[in-house]
Amino acid sequence: MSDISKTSAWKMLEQDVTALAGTSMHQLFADDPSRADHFSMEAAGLFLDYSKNKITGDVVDQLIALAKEADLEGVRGHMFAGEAVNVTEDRAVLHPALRDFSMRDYHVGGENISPLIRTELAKMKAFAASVHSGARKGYSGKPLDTVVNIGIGGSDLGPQMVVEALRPYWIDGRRAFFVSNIDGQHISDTLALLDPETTLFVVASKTFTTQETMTNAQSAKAWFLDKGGADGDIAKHFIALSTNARAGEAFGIDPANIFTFWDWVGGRYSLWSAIGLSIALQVGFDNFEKLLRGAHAMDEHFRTAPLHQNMPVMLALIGVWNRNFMGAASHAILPYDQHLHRLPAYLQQADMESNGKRVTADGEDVSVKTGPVIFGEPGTNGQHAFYQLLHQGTDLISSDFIAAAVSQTELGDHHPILLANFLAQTQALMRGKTEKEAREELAAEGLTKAEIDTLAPHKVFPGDRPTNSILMEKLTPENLGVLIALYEHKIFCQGVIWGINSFDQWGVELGKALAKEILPEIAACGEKKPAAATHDASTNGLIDRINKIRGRI
Ligand code: G6Q
Repeated sequence: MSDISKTSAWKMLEQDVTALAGTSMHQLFADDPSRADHFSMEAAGLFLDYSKNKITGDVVDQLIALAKEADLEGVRGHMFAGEAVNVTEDRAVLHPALRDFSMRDYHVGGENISPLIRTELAKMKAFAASVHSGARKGYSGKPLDTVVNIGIGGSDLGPQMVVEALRPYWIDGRRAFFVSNIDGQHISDTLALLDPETTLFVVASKTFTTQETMTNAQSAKAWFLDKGGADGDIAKHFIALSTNARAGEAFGIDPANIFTFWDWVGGRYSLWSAIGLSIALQVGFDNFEKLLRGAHAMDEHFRTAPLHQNMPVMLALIGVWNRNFMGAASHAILPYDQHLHRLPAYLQQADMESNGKRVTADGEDVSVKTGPVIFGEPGTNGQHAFYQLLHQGTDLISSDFIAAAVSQTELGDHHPILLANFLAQTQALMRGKTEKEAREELAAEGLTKAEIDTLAPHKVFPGDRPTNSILMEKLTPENLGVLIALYEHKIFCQGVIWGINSFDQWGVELGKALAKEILPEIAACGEKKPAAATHDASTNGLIDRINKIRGRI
């Protein structure tokens, strides 16, 4: 693809930045009372207000032109057609097919994949039903009421985020745990809460070779055997979600309990596949299906809506505007919903692993900034922590504010207070407070001129901090599906505009390889090791210091 920064749309957008330099967002709102109508849209039950960004109609037009110059519609078509848009791994990207319950067929390399998807979903549904009815029992004849998902990255973050988000939909009496970290404390702390007779371990790993997951699964198996289970009972208590059935069987898992998916499902896009079984086990298959159907509604919107009325496209373009033209290097995800407390972590992976790239899909150095740093916390907690920097720091940071108009759990005034904060923050970030306003406020409080002179600079808010507001009626399984798919497609669109491959993750490999080299050099407790010599002085020194301490213990 040609260099996006050389396109006429890019150059026009640079001119728009200069033209807008002397204007504030506050002024843009004052100039156009219908600004919010112009810069908002509704799709699949979600409402997006992007009017609190420093944009004009001309900026939006140029952003759309930019998307066209990047052939966004063409690449979107290639993705849905099952072409290998993940060029460095020569793979199709078809997670939308997993949530399409229409009878449309999807093809990869000439093969119709839709029947495979339907078969696997039916198998998941039957398995979940057998667990929920109690027909499937543990080794001592008790029903399996607890699920432990052992996975990491894409095999952990998605299912965990969704299970947390859908807490009100949990089936009574069921428990779900997620173990990911290689830190043995994670699995040990979890095992301490479990009854081996009623626990089902779900080993979630696309490759079934991931060091963390395999080590945790082996520790879970050792614990199970130690606590009363026999070798022959493993098949009753361990199942696998994996594309590598042979490795699952070698672990001792019954082939009938290995749920498969395919290489056209990227790890961070896999919660819609067999990797979602832990979700179905905790909230019921019907709710899992509703999640999928919600995502499909957003897929259909994304696939068919014109660019300027297309929510993922617009969210992506506003992100490009803030990242590349306004200079925002970080982007906050701020759900005003406690049940979405894992959404920022989930989107950290979805966005940063996808768009944290420095070369184009063709291997050329990118000429523009790519994915921003993603971070966040639920509101209102974040307000009492890092919002200070959003309001008055020296960096411009863009944010997405996400809320439901009705809580899953309405309780007294809690939700109106939450919503008032959601609204107040975007207003404050947009409007800011001038020095004149700050001085008037301090004067009204009765401060002296000298006191006002001292305090006023600290009370000024520059404003013009960009935010998107995403509003839904209620956090239902369907709406959650819509929301996740919105972000997936947003990330895809940005990758297309930046000309990068959003679907590989080579950047995680180097550290993994080095850890394998270093592992044999770490001493067991009480062991004496020779001095490390093969690395840089810092790494050698740290290894020796660790080994001295471990050698003493
Ligand atoms: C996601 C990545 C990565 C992956 C984990 C777990 O897109 O590929 O986060 O999901 O490394 O891999 P396995 O599922 O193979 O264990």
